[in-house]
Amino acid sequence: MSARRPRAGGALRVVLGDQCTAGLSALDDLDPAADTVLMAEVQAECTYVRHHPKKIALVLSAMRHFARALEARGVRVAYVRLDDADNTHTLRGEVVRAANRLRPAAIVATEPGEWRVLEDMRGWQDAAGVPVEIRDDTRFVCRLREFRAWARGKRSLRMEFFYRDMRRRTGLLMNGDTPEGGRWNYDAENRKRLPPGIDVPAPPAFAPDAITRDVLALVAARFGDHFGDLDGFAWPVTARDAGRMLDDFITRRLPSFGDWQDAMATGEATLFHSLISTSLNCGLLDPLEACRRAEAAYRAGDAPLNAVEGFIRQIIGWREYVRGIYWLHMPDYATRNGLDATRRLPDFYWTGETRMACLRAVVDQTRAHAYAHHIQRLMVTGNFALLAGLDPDQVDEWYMIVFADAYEWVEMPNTRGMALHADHAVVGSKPYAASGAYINRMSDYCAGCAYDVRQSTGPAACPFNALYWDFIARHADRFAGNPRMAMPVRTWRRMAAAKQRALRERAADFLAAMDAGDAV
Ligand code: FAD
Ligand code: DLZ
Ligand code: SF4
Repeated sequence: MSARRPRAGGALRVVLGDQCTAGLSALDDLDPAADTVLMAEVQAECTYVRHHPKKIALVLSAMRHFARALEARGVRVAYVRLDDADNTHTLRGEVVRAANRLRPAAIVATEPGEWRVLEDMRGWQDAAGVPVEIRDDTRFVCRLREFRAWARGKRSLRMEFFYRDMRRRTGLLMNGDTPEGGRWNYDAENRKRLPPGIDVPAPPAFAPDAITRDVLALVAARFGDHFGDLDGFAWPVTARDAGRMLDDFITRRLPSFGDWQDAMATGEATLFHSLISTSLNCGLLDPLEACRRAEAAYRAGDAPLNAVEGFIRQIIGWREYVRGIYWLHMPDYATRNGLDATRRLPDFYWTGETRMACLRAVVDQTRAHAYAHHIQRLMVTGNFALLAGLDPDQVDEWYMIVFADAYEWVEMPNTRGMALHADHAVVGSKPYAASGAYINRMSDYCAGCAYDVRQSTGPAACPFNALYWDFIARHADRFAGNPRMAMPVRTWRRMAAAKQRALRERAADFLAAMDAGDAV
């Protein structure tokens, strides 16, 4: 390392692409006269997985808009663009380069959303020769040390109990110590099938401005070969537009969010979902504000309790919980494969070329929008991966690549934990395994499918049916002692041997054809 020049003073405040938040902890106590904010577009963050081009465009455009908003407030921003000639293309390289140039007295950052970035950040001090302060990410309701304290000594970490604590702590939907309506959870009311002819409001689309158009051209040139369409980019990239997305949800979709939260329909990518995860996860929207707006709609009589409770639970419950789980169990979590699944991810996860109408619909929609709603992720692509025994590393990578809201802290516990049950039952006490009957109940996909959802054996049978029983059979010993899985295991064990054989043969034939790359 070269001999150090004297420090010019001030702090170098690093803002990552998913930290586009005015109130970011790294920006607390910022002194515009002395400090500089560093934001760097780097190839390494665009390619550590081959993100959907819409995700890259979203993050880079949000970064450019955020930098401009900081500058408008008189903040000095050292902004490194992807096509800058001197770009080192790593976060560490850019931090070191900025530190060498600006000679700050300190580097201040907010903890990142991924383990690999935290590991990198921990090396910045030595690499740059400047003290680095890593602050808590205060954009979450629950600090990581609070989550660790909650988890300490507990044999199982169920989301439901964590969620109740978050309700008490935030006061959301609480009357003193009592939950609004007398119950904590109204999920049982949120599993309705979509009736035919229902009017689904189209979500707002945010037309690209000049900054986004520049980014789109850059992304098309550099990452156009990644999975996913860049055309029709319409995600919010500023706090203002993220607020408009939230407004639209609260007034037009929240009232029906609960009833049809789990429904799926051909040609309907978003139904009554909020579409705010991309904005929440890169810092354009405050999760508590979203919850408070939903509660206000309920208190004003504009949205029913089942919808509002369901929405709030996703945010202060699931979202905070999966983050806590991720940081509690990393780095070991990323290698867990509790069900010993090793099958290669089939090509139709990328091409959508399958005779299974449900998978085709979800993959095609994901390619187009970088979005699928929760039940599509969990019960179609996730459920298939679980039943077919797909390798969790490959499935994890697929989910990281294809969704515009994907960051490891939220993607991994949902994929490895909730969908694949690979995390040694930390997130879920039982796997979300389901046959075609579930998909048929919650969607209209089966009506347009080459397979018959009512059949379980033979070449015309819905693959999910035989795969479901094959999954139960493969793991019968493992699940027999699990009270929540004992019933299907008993049913399997009592099934006539000929029926068992036919189901397992159908599953084996299907998987062999899939592995061979035949049309399935
Ligand atoms: P809505 O259905 O309107 O829900 C409102 C908000 O609640 C969401 O914006 C989100 O912030 C939060 N939320 C809902 N469910 C969850 C959940 N299970 N975990 C965490 N937050 C939740 N979400 C991501 O943000 N990034 C991911 O990479 C991601 N990967 C997933 C992978 C799998 C296998 C599964 C099953 C789920 C995953 N989810 C992920 C959770 C969920 O599917 C998305 O948050 C949701 O679909 C985003 O769409 P929305 O904003 O319209 O959500
Ligand atoms: C996702 C992403 C992308 C595509 N590009 C950048 C980038 O160029 N610069 C940056 O600072 N951050 C980027 N990000 C977000 C980071 O990957 C994110 O901060 C980490 O994944 C931690 O959550
Ligand atoms: Fe999916 Fe089976 Fe229904 Fe076809 S029949 S859409 S494969 S669940």
